[in-house]
Amino acid sequence: MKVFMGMIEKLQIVEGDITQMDVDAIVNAANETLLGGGGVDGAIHWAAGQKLLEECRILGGCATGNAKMTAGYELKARYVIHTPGPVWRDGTVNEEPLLASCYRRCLEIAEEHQLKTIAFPAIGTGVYRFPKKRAAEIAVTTVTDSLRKLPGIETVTFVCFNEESANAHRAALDAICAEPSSL
Ligand code: AR6
Repeated sequence: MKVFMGMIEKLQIVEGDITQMDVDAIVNAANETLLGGGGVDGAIHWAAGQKLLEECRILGGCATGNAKMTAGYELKARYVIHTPGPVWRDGTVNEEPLLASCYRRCLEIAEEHQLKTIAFPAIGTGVYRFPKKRAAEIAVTTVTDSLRKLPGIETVTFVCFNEESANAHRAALDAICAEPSSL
């Protein structure tokens, strides 16, 4: 119980624009090409500048559920960790484990590079249509669980783009706090 509560204290939920976050790394909800797109991906590339795309070009893409890191260029964040989430179909083609893998891989890469603060958008819940409530549950439980094994990470912020998303994350966090034995 004590260890579990320690993990929860590292989580924050804020409503806002992830491109403005002053953290070691922000996560980009990318696609497998890593060559930019709409949504949060477009906003991050816009704010980081052309050099981000130049570095992404040499990465050779990234598999869904995995992640790759670049510099942050003109962002306040020093790094961007790019992760392609799953395209939601009907929940039967591995969407949930793949979304969990996105969160886990980003945190593992952050720990490998001794990063302490990381901010996530709600991966998969825009263009890729992952149901928002379920995505928030997976995000919060996967991050909480992963942090037990990654002691260097001090703060994980979920940056929600609107109130509905923030409420879904708050509800998911409340559910974990009410039922710690479920983890
Ligand atoms: N800050 C924080 N969250 C944001 C921002 C922002 N500036 N902008 C949008 N969101 P999406 P996906 C939220 O569509 O579903 C791209 O074209 C948004 O409200 O950005 O993983 C990629 O290139 C939603 O809750 O990502 C891929 O092709 C969440 O970010 C594809 O979209 C994710 O929405 C990936 O789709």
